[in-house]
Order: sequence, then C-alpha cells, then structure tokens
Amino acid sequence: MKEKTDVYISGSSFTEDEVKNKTVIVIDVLRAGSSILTALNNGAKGIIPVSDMAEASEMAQNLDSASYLLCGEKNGIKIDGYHLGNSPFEYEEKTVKAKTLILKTTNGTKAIDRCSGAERVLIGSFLNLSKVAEEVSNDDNEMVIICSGWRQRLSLEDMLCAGAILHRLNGKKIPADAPDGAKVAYSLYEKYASSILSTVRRSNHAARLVSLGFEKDIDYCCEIDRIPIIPELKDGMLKI
Ligand code: 3SL
Repeated sequence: MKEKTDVYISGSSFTEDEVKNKTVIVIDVLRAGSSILTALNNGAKGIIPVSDMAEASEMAQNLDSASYLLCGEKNGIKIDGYHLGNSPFEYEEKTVKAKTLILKTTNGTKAIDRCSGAERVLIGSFLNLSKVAEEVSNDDNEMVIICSGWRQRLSLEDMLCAGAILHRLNGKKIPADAPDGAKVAYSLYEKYASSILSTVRRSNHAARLVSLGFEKDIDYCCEIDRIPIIPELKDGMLKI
C-alpha cells in the first residue's frame, strides 16, 4: 500500500532527511529523466548524475577519455565543450553504447543528487510509467515522488507524471488521508489523463523547448511505456 506517498514539487522542496531510508522516484519528464531512460535503453553502461560543471570535470578526470561522454545542458542548450546536450534524440545506440555518461542538467540531475541518502532512487517518466509503478508496488519501503520542476518551481509535466504513477498505484480513489502533494498530483492527472500530450505541450517548459527548436522532444517524452526499464542509482551511478 502506498497511501502515504508524498509528492514534492521541485528538486529543492524537500530536505535530505525527508527521503532518508525511503524509495524515491525522481521525475524530470522534460527532459533529463527521458534522456536517461533513452541512453540506458540504448546501451550506455551507466550515467553519473552531477549537480554542476565543476563536479562533471572532476568525475571526467578519473575516467579513461575513451570510456566516457560529458553530457548536459545550461538553459536547455548543450554546454560548450561537452559531447552531448540533453535531447533524448542525441542518445543513440551508436553514440552511447558501452559508454559511461556524466550528466549535468539544470534541475533533474540536481534533484537526483539530493536524494543520495535514500534507500533506493529510481527514475520515473511517462516513458516507463507502468514499469516504475509496478516496481514500487512490490517495494515495502516508504515512498516519495520528487518532481524536479524548474528552478525551485513546479513544472506541470512532472506533477502530471507523478499523478499518473499514483493513479496506477491507488486505482480510482486516492485515500482521504493522503498527503496534499499526492492529492494535487492525482487530481491533476484525473483532469488531464486523456490529453497528456496536448496538456504538456501547453506547459511553460514545453514553450521554452519549442523556442529552442526542441519541439519533437516533447512528443517523444510524452510517449507512455515506450521504454519499460527502471534506472536505479547504485554507488552514484544510474544503471538498469
Ligand atoms: O532541468 C533539467 O534537468 C533539464 O531536463 C532541462 S532541459 O529540458 O534540458 O532544458
């Protein structure tokens, strides 16, 4: 039973104590979570999520230069000197297979990093929606969902995805004593369940991505259950 599951609205809206010893699902639909799923599904060996560029360079220094790719964005755009940006379409098999990726993004990888004291850290997205719900339904730990959001603020697409996970876990009714965050996410999903893509397309972050030329990323990131795998953080690296 997951009736106590709380939902946090951004990567900075929780304390590290609030995730300690729990199973955490981190969501960043647009686009870090979706890129992580794509890269691992295309054979990347693992992904090291980092909070900033200094940490990324430090990680890179400890790896053989042929074995890793530096990946990430600043304000949605590939960082100068990095191999890849943060569009899932860049994470093709021919590029990422057998490579370790060091990934720095504005919100998603920071949120993941802040969960390092949790018992389990899983990546959830529309791309692996049913799989991640199934995984946590068999897990006895207390659970929380962290929406990465955008610069300490709520993102519609992440809350909607959190609601979709809760809907799969709770069925047609959320318990009366569920935390408010869970009720809000659940209700949002109930309202927009039949129009996920068009709803996400109207979100603030989708507008930002369209202005940068990444419109097709939005459609891709909203595909339900396209990649049924579970990335999990183990010793600082996301793997399947
Ligand atoms: O904030 C993040 O972690 C990114 O996913 C943002 S972007 O979609 O690459 O702009």
